[in-house]
Amino acid sequence: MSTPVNITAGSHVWVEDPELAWIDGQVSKIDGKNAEIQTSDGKTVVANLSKLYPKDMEAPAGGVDDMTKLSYLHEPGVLQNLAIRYELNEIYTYTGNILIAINPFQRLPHIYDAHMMEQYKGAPFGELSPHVFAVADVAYRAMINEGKSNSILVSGESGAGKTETTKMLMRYLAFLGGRVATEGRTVEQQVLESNPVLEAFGNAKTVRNNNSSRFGKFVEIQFDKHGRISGAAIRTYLLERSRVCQVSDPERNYHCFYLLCAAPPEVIEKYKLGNPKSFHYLNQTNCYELSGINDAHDYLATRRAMDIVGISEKEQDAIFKVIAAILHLGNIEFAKGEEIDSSVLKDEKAKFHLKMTAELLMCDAQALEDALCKRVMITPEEVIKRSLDPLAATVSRDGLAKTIYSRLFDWLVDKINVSIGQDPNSKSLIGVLDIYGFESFKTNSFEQFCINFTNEKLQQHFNQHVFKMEQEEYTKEEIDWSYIEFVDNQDVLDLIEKRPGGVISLLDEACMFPKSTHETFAQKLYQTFKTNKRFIKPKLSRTDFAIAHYAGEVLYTSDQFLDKNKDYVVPEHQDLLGTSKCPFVAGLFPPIAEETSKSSKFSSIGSRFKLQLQQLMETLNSTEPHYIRCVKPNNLLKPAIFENVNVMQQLRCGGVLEAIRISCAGYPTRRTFFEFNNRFGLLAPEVLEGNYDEKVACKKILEKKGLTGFQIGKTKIFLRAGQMAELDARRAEVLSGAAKTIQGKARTHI
Ligand code: AD9
Ligand code: MG
Repeated sequence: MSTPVNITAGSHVWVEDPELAWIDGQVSKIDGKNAEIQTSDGKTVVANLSKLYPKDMEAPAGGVDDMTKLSYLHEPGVLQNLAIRYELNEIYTYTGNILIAINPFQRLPHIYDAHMMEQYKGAPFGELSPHVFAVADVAYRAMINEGKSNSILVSGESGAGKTETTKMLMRYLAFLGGRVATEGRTVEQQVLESNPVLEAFGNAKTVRNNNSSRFGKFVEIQFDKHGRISGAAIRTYLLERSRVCQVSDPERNYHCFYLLCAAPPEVIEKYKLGNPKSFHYLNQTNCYELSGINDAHDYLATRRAMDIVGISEKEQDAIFKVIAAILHLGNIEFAKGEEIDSSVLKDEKAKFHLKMTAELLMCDAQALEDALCKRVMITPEEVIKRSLDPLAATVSRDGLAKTIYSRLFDWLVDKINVSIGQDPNSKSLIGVLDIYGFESFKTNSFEQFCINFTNEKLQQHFNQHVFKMEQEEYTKEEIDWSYIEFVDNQDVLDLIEKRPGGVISLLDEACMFPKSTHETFAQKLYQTFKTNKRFIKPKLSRTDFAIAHYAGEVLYTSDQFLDKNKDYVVPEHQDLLGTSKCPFVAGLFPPIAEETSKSSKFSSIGSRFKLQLQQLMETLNSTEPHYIRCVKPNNLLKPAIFENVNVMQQLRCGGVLEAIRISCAGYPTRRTFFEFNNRFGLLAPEVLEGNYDEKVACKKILEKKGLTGFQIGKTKIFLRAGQMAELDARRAEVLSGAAKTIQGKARTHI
């Protein structure tokens, strides 16, 4: 970012502050390399001159809608601009082509209504206030005009507003590409209604967000040659499985469990449900209700949405029956049996829930009990039935619950895809990505590892796009450009995904070795990456490891890496449910091919996820990307609170600051000669008289206004940060001074 210029006594500056990130003040004294500053909150601080940034005293009171318009583009300037705008409920701000969206945590009136959509339709980018609709509109126009697929990548930390943003984007695209419903439901209606269905089964209340998506999602909306929506495909990534059996206060399990417990009495009676407090999978936390959410209402709403996406009533009944079965399954408790290391059902209650589970899953109760408490061992000589102790039986029970739930979720996604249908003749598509942002908690496990891996991938994509494309543009226009270095994260990606030898490969190897433990896995990592700059072995731990991600260092606890990486369905469970009399349940457990079932090879979640990501990146690489960075202004999830340090950290993790830095170092503003002359010709009307050379005219206008440092390419003019703002100011002066004269002489538009 820009280096401090001419700071003297009396200068207005920004200085670092531990609480506010930056605070403004005035320099009272300069002493060698240090300055003494009177801050606006009445303190006196001393800081090194190199750590100060000049404050723009003429910055517009309401902020600017594009950061590249800031005259002084630096961290405190960016932060202040966002804070000012947020206070005025202007939650959207551009940084060039990137849209920054700050969660308002309140419904702002009218900003997403039909009138607003009309306004943004076809409006040139940048003419109206920054908005998600503007981004969707650009993507749609680009697709129509150039016949090229586009994608919109929405990122940000949990609770930042990704899912809400994605829904707005989809609504706007449905508005642009929708058709009048002739009969039944339209494709776009189905696409929109897929959201509440997936949210009911894939979202949950967490500490960070009352409606947190526990899966990643890429929605591909297909368009026909007339620009109408003709199909769609939804891909999901890595649903959090552990939540089905394990929830800690003050979080909740997946919404669907509570919706079902609030269903009409006849449903409750049929499935023998009742108060959520009576189910182990729900009562490990004290949180049952969500303020502002009516589960009974949402149960019906979810069923209506299921109708629209094409899930039949019979299928809906089957789905909720399975959800009820999972609740009963969780209440089956075990006690020590008579034989050593064996287990039996704990009491009458356990027997009741076993009976209910078997009834709902339509399988034999005794077979269910055996599948939970026993394992079949096949040796060359004989088949032995081995008992599990109560703890192992409980693990087996939870494993079954997780498998059923994740298969049910996958079924829903497949069903929605089949029902919406894909358009084989689709000319182009717009992809919308709503995926978990970078995570670094007190304890980080395999899930965070995969999530952060995703973010490394996306960051590389972002880097490549913002930086490489930028440079390519300069090269294409043959302008002078000293290449700016940016932090490349290929080395982290190699550390994680390289084959062989990356962390995922080593994890798979460990999972295949029966004797491996997380200790041996961690030791292997320490050995392999001893000299890797991105890998850190913490001094005091023998099983933890840290990775220096682009957004910061994250310490991973390896304890459950092996278990969580194994996607392994116990054959006893497979046999039990594969032969269920309920076709829906049996369908969730299709027979596995002989060879696969026999081979001891497990299926690795890490490797499968890596493959999915690779496919996603391929899709994204074939599209023109647009980026939306969502920011969470506070951790209280409340409106009107803007925490500087918190926001700063997110801008850093999202690469926004890096993008601004690079963009400022180069030429953030560019216009074709024609556009430039059209807009600024009135600053030097004499230049445009008679026959003139467009390129020469641009240069003359800029020189007349005393600007330097700009570059003239082959077809475009490239301006330094802030120069456009300056020209605009001059233009405004001329326009206000001589509005009448100009009328009819030159038509000016952006
Ligand atoms: V997570 O990673 O799935 O946990 P998201 O998806 O980033 O997260 P989400 O979109 O669910 O966050 O937003 C969180 C909450 O913020 C929503 O439930 C709304 O209450 C609130 N929100 C977000 N964006 C808006 C908005 N544009 N207008 C009003 C909003 N409220
Ligand atoms: Mg979400």
